Amino acid sequence: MEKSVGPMRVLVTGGSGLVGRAIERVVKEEGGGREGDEWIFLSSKDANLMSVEATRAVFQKHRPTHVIHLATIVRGLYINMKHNLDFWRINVHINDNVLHTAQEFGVVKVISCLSTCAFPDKTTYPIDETMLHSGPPHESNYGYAYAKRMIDIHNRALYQQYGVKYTAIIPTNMFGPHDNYNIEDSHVMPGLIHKTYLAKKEGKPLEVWGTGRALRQFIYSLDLARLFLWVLREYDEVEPIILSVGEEDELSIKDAVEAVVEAFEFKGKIVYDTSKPDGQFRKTASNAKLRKYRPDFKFTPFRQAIKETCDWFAANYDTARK
Ligand code: NAP
Ligand code: GFB
Repeated sequence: MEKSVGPMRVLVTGGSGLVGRAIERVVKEEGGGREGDEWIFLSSKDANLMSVEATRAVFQKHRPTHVIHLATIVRGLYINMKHNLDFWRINVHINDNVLHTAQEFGVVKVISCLSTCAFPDKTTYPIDETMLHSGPPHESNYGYAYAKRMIDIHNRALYQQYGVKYTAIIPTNMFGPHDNYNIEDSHVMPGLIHKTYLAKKEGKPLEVWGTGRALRQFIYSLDLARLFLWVLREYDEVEPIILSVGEEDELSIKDAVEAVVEAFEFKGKIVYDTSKPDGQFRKTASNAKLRKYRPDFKFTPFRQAIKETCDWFAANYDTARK
């Protein structure tokens, strides 16, 4: 039985990104919105959230009752490895400004986004929500990972000091329409999609970075968006919740390559550049807590989600972020 929640004015920071655009589509095209609710999707052009003044001004302007906080500098493995300081500083500033300003403006609930790469690298598997602070993250992205963990610390301190129940979700690797498809700094899935599209078009080999043996769980951005709306209206804990497909759906990068190759019907050569590192070998997360709340939720079958994303990319190549 869904809790009756009065009309909400939801401010979505990072609303122009992969996840923000997926939430906007679910709200506006899948009936995810509710009568009387108002949704505001921000990009960095609306407010540079690194600035306290700009953050306060955008909260003053919109007076949100709820915030979905997505705004982050987030990139794939190879950029993270070179910019741990930047990813730490920028994200800590953005996160502190948004959480502190939300509390100052009396926002009822903020849902922030962590990431499964924030979990400890040396750990037992599957990883669950209780393990977030039980050891150092993988060295390839410790700046970003620690900035993410500080969101959880901030939420706990806000609850202790002010009684506000701000929380966070912990998604695994994502993919979908409106992702960052820039080959140099994207995540693996958009990188593979862009490279396979070009390899087919130009009749060249597809170059995959690393050995392809690393393991990942992938969630379709639209599935994440559907779960996000449930968290907004129903999830009442300060403790974060992992939003991911199950351990049994963990794939190798090679499996991901095969799915993208099939979607584009690419018949050319596939080359693995093993001079490039694999990064974290695995970060297998449990979705048992999600399943306790949502045993009914059906994830889009992986190959279908990949096909939909590849079709979107091909149809929107000229305007896609790349
Ligand atoms: P994204 O596509 O890179 O979008 C980032 C968003 O943040 C954009 O809307 C961007 O605005 C905004 N932004 C960046 N810097 C900003 C600033 N200084 N001030 C205001 N806005 C700023 O990110 P995403 O993939 O949707 O990620 C959303 C959330 O999910 C993030 O918190 C990320 O850490 C988390 N996450 C992502 C993945 C993944 O695989 N993608 C996995 C786990 C967790 P502009 O469009 O104007 O640049
Ligand atoms: O998504 P990704 O870059 O980051 O995935 P992580 C890296 C894995 O994909 C490595 C392989 O095993 C790479 O060897 N890979 C193969 C590729 N081809 C490519 C390619 O063309 N591009 C990329 N990027 N990888 C990130 C964190 O870790 O996870 C971020 O660094 C963020 O902070 C993100 O949290 C969700 O999954 O390794």
